[in-house]
Amino acid sequence: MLPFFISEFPPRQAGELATEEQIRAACDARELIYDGGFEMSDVFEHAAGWNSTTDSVAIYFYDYAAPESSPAQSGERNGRVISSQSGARIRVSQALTLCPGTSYDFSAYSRQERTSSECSAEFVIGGQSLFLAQPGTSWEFGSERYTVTGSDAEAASVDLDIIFVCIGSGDDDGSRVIDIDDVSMTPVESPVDDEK
Ligand SMILES: [Ca+2]
Repeated sequence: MLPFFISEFPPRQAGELATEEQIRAACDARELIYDGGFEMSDVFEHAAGWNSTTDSVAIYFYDYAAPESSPAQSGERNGRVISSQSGARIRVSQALTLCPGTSYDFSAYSRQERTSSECSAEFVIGGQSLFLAQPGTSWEFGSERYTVTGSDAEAASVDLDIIFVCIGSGDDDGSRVIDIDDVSMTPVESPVDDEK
């Protein structure tokens, strides 16, 4: 039997509360991130299910078709941020629907093109910072646990924000590059009761 993935459904609309149906689906799901592998790109290289916001014109996010010489962590594509200005920030977000009272293992892979760019990715869920990745030039794994403490639709409706910034120098073209792939959020199999 195939596992049930939340990605069979479009994500919750940003700014709206999850419906009862969406929460039921989240409670049955084995993977809560929609297209965490960034394989679902449109022709404009927009990553399905992900939105990006920034105040700067010097930084952007897109769904990158990785070449064989520098492959994605999985599949053929990964999320990529390119910054032409030190200190420019971009927020890449997905509106999550989670199961109330459930603990999740959240994880993601990241890498940057050159460490002198000093790029980082901060992973934030529901306003709570989970971890800051400052990767090397090979794919690096990061993970942290997140527990949905409330029991209502508001607690189930939280946003994942990944905040990218590069404070170092660019390459010869003046660009700083950081990649992410395989963003994943799965329910903890054996929740520890006394942590609730
Ligand atoms: Ca991928």
